[in-house]
Amino acid sequence: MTHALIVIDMQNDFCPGGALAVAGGDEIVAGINAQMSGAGAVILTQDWHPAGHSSFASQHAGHAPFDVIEMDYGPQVLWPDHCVQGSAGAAFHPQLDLNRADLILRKGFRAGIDSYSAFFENDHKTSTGLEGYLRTRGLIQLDFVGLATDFCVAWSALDAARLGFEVRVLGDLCRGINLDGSMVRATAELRAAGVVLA
Ligand code: VGL
Ligand code: ZN
Repeated sequence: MTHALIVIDMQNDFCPGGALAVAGGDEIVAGINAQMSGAGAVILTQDWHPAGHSSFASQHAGHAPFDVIEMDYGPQVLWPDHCVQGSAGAAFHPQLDLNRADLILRKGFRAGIDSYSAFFENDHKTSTGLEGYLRTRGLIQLDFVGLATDFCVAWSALDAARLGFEVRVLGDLCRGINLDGSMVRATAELRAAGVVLA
C-alpha cells in the first residue's frame, strides 16, 4: 500500500463554535471518516500552539486578528488565539475517527514560528519530519483533506508536490477560510504545482 490519506487539522477550534471557525468545517467529518477505509495509511495533523504563540494577534500590540505582519521568516497572518496545547479547542472534532490513524503529527509548537504545512514550518526550511516518515514507509501517493483549504491544506499539498509526491486535494472534504482572495490564490497555486483537485 503506497497511498496515504492526510487529514489536516480537523480540530474543534476550526469548526463552527471554535476560536477560528471555518464555515462548514464540521460538515466534512463523516466523509473524511468514510475516506479512511480505502487508505493504505491515515495521518492526522494537529495544530498545537503554546499559549502566547507568535501567530496570535493577542501577542502584537496594535494588531487585530487577520492583520498581516512581517516576521523574520516572511509575512504572517495574525490569528485569534486557537488550538492552544491541551485545550478543548485543540482537540479533534469528537466525531473524527481516531482509531484508523497510524500517525498523529503535531505542528506549530514552537513559540516563535507558525507551521501551516505538515512538512515545513513557515520558514519553508524547518522540517516536521513527515517527509522522512512517508518515504520510510514507501507512501508516495498522498490525498489531502481537512481544514483549512487555503492555508494548512494548500501549504501541505504544495510542499508535498515540491518534494515529488503524487498529490491530490479532495475538495469536497475540505473547507476554506477565504481571506482576501486566498481561496482563488490557493487553487491557482495548487493547479500550477500539478496537484490534482479532485
Ligand atoms: C490554520 C490558520 C492558523 C489551518 C492553522 O489549519 O489552516 N490556519 N493555524
Ligand atoms: Zn494555527
